[in-house]
Amino acid sequence: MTTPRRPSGDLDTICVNTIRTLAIDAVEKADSGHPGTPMGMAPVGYQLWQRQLRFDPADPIWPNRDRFVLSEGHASILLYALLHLAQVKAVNPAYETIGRASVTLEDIKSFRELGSRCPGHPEYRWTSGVEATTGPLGQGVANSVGMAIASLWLASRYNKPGFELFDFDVYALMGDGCMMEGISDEAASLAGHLGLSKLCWIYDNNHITIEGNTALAFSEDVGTIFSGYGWNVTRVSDANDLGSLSKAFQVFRDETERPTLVIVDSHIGYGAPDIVDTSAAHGEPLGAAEVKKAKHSYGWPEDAKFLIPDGVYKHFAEGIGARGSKLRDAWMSLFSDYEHKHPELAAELLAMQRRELPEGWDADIPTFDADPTGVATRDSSGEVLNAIAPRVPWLIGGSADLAPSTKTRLTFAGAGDFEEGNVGARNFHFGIREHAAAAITSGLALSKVRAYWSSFLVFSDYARGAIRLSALMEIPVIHVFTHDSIGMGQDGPTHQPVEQLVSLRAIPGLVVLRPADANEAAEAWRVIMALQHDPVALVLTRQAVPTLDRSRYAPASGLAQGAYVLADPAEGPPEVIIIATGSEVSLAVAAYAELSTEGVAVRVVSMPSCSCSTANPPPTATRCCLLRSGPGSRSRRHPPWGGTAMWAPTVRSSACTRSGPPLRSRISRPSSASPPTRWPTPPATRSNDTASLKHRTSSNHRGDTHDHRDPPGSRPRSEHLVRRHPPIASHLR
Ligand SMILES: Cc1ncc(C[n+]2csc(CCOP(=O)(O)OP(=O)(O)O)c2C)c(N)n1
Repeated sequence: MTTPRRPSGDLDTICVNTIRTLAIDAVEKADSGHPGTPMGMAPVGYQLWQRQLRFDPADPIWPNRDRFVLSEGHASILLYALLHLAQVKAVNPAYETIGRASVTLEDIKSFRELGSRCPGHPEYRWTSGVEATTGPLGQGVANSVGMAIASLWLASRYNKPGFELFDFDVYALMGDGCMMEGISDEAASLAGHLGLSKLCWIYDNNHITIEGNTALAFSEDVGTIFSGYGWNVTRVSDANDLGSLSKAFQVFRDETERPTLVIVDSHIGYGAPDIVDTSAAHGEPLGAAEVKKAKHSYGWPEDAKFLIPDGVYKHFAEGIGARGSKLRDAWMSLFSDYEHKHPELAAELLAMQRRELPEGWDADIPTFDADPTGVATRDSSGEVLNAIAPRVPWLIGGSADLAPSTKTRLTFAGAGDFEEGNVGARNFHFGIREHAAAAITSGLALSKVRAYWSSFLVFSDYARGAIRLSALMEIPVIHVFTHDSIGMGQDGPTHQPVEQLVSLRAIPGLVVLRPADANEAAEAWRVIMALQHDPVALVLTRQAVPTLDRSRYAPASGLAQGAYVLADPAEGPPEVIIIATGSEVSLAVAAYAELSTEGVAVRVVSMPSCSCSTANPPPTATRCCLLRSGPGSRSRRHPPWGGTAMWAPTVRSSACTRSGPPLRSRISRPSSASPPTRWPTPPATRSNDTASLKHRTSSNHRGDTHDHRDPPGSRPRSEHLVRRHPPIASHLR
């Protein structure tokens, strides 16, 4: 067998094989990873990016860019190769594009190593151009439904005659694994129902998963099922047929009423003769001998490693680069005119992009009078939500069919119900699909709208995978859970949340807030709305709880500290400290009153957030008692006043445990008292911005998509939450 000295084939073929061989070499060098799917799907990724995607590599956060979500996140090296070859630029925490590439060749060479921009699975916020963190199968496609909803919602609110600001498409690449996951079916069902024509799922139909052929466990007719969901289904019988792929994408773009599924027949491990179409190609290096054979079959120099032939970068630059730049520049200039014609809407859009709040957003938040009977926190929360939402037009959300119970419905005139034909409405109906609801809400948040969803606390289990990812992505999704204790009524043990609160508190990065009364519920929303990067689980009662008399007890604004002293002994240090959360606080207050009359010196602490508390350990009390619902009441966490586990850095060797930052420190303060700041200075990387919108629309204090994380080995991430503005210089490596 003769070895070619240089790659053969036309430029398209060479580009496709560059992607394949980068994937092979990266996995080989890392000695782990998933080469098979990148080898099989390289032509699909190439054709989509090079000829279809409206995406500017020089500005990967341009608001109207098409989104590409790699839902089969194990094939991450496919995405990294595309990001590299298209020369996508990195974005810093101030949302400025900086000179260096998002993914360098060195990053690809250090695939899966500590500190590489190419971690095992794509991570939002870590690698510019990654639109969502994926890896747990099915999550990415569900996120993509939220993004496609956002495309319609944003268009409905902001597009005006002559100003088609939003029309972006959303592509998600999925494999058999995503196809089998239940969350995907939930999401597909809703997408079909809503007729999300901006959505295109590309199904890598290679019939192989880890254990072998899909025939082991999967035999349904996917096309028929999706047709039944109301999708437009089209097929490409050979993943290598670039012309057919283009036609399929055109079928998608011509479709105006339904989401599109493109079923692509592909061969996992394409080109590697001994492992093609087998599970051996799925998740391990090919091995030196097979690498040579694969490269030979591509007409590639067998011993070349990480080879990027002459002309490849240029070809990408002339394809996706030139097209994206033109589209993006035209959009910037359109927006500049829009600012003059529709200044208020433009200002909204800019604030939304930076996750800031409009002036006076909190002006109507009510204060609740003391009342021993009180009100359920789900009711007070609903009232507060309805006081905020009219002033924050991009606050949208809904429920998984429980809005009458969770009280999350927006009831003011014009709020409307989101459905086909009314895509500017603000009340969403996720149907009884909790897992998809949470992931779709993440997709909305990734598109910069402020989004919430709701259900009963006990059903948070159904959504846990998506909740966890919202925390890992650091996106401000609001998960509202009601019926938070045995006080949920007569439904019985199936509906009684027992371990859910504890398990939500165990998710690193998730702020769990369990307000004690109506005024704490109001303060909770004040805190939540100002969060820019932290998802929240807001945990509320079904039953009425007393509204505490704040002239006797400390103000509810103490909630922002995570925990605060509600009441102290009349004199002297406390002998007993009672710490309680949510509905147990009123019990603690009753105990305080009774014990005080018996001469016992008691302190009561309300601790709406266990993980964010700044409350000090009780140095003087002889006894400390935590009133909590659920099994955690017996075994105290260590330390009980606020320890929480945090994510370990990108290539995670071990988790580290440390105290979470105070809730207060996570909150930005763009209230009526502090109007939005001006934009950061535009960077020098592009000089022809008429509106410099790149910076304005994307400037978000920590950077929302990309490179704000410090390199592994530096301070643990919990501290990043305290230092909200890491120096930009640290990201200019
Ligand atoms: C929710 C979830 N379950 C299990 C896994 C582990 N896993 C990773 S890849 C994979 C098989 C996926 O098969 P397919 O989508 O066909 O990918 P391909 O073999 O074509 O690369 C599994 C089970 C996962 N990442 N996420």
